[in-house]
Amino acid sequence: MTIRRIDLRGASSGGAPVDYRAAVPRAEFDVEAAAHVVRPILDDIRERGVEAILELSARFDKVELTDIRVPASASASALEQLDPAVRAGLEESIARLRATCANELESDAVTDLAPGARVVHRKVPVGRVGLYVPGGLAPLVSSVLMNVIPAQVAGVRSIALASPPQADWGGLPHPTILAACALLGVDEVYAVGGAQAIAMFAYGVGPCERVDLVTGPGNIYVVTAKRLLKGQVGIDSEAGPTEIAILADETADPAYVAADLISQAEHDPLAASVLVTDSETLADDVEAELDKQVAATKHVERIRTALAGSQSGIVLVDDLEQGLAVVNAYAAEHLEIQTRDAHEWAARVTNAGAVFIGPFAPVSLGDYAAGSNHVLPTGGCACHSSGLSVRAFTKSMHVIDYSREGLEGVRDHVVTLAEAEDLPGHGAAVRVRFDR
Ligand code: HSO
Ligand code: ZN
Repeated sequence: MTIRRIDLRGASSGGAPVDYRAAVPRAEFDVEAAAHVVRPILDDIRERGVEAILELSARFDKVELTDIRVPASASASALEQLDPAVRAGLEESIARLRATCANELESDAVTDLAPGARVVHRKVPVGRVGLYVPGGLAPLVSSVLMNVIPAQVAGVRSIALASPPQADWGGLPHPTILAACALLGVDEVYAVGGAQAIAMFAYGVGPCERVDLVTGPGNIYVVTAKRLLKGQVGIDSEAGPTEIAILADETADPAYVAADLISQAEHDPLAASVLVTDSETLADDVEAELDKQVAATKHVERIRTALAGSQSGIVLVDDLEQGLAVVNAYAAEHLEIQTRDAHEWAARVTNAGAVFIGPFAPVSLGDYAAGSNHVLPTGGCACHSSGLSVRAFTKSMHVIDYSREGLEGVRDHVVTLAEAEDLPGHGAAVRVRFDR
């Protein structure tokens, strides 16, 4: 199995700070280049609306549609025909995610600063959201849950969902995706994929009213569309090709480590699988396991390409302290800690979309049924952004509630500060309330 090795041992011994961010492998995800393709698509949809979307669906998805809206009856019948075992899995996953989301709801923060001087930090759900669920190489039904449930628990009033039309399914999104929509009570569904879906949400096209916020993972075109439309519409963190990093020592089971690296490589030839370890023996054993396990997988070509790609690798470090610095610099979408004292190391992780502790918390668990969210920042964005949660669908506003007495208590300071900024009109707006 070809997976490259990056040897960082000794890198920190010179005393000078090491830029681990530059040293770790990362996918080439050229949003600038994709913008040349995506911008004309956005412009076309803004000008010609539904007609442009239907033409683009014919071109990219190879479907001839006359409408972009999926009839509610299609989702209802997909739910009726859903395999009961899949339904049971979805229901368990829904229950767990609802429980964690309910626990994330934040109450208003009320601060009384002085008599008659109150500031409330009020939490308000976003009004209308557009959720994107990719079709791509696999129909990610679990992503329906990961987008919809936090939005619903946050109290979002209006939820629209888009997923690519599938030629194999008569131009509708995959039936399991539709079934999940029906299960969750989402009835505004569009058979629109890629950058077109993001444009539809941002501009408001045909039957789809514009939304306030777009969330969901996607390919380079989706990520690029989100970046280009940011500001016009709110977006969640950028979720591009998936990434797994594993910090492991000699106590880790190489079969588990290899299986987890493979599990995310299975998504995409651009997926990144990175092992960071202080044990050369583990590195060798994981490579041997990869050889064995990859050969037995269904999507062997895709996995081989991802593991052999420049975005993947085994990083050798002197010790776990250096390993921690590396994984914090990398800021992976998913980070597993498979070491002795895993909880202690996990507590010191500052940058990751989600952290999985110990041998029995593989990323696949989080993908489906841990009760956590799998729409997470990729490409290093975990150093400044978070994955989807109730908070992603909530805004907050300060509410300033002062009485005459409260204002009087701080009047002179406001006037002085306004004068210091040479904005005397600001001070006057306070003084007028006391001068008369
Ligand atoms: N690992 C993906 C999510 C996913 N996996 C969906 C399976 N289905 C990104 O977190
Ligand atoms: Zn996955």
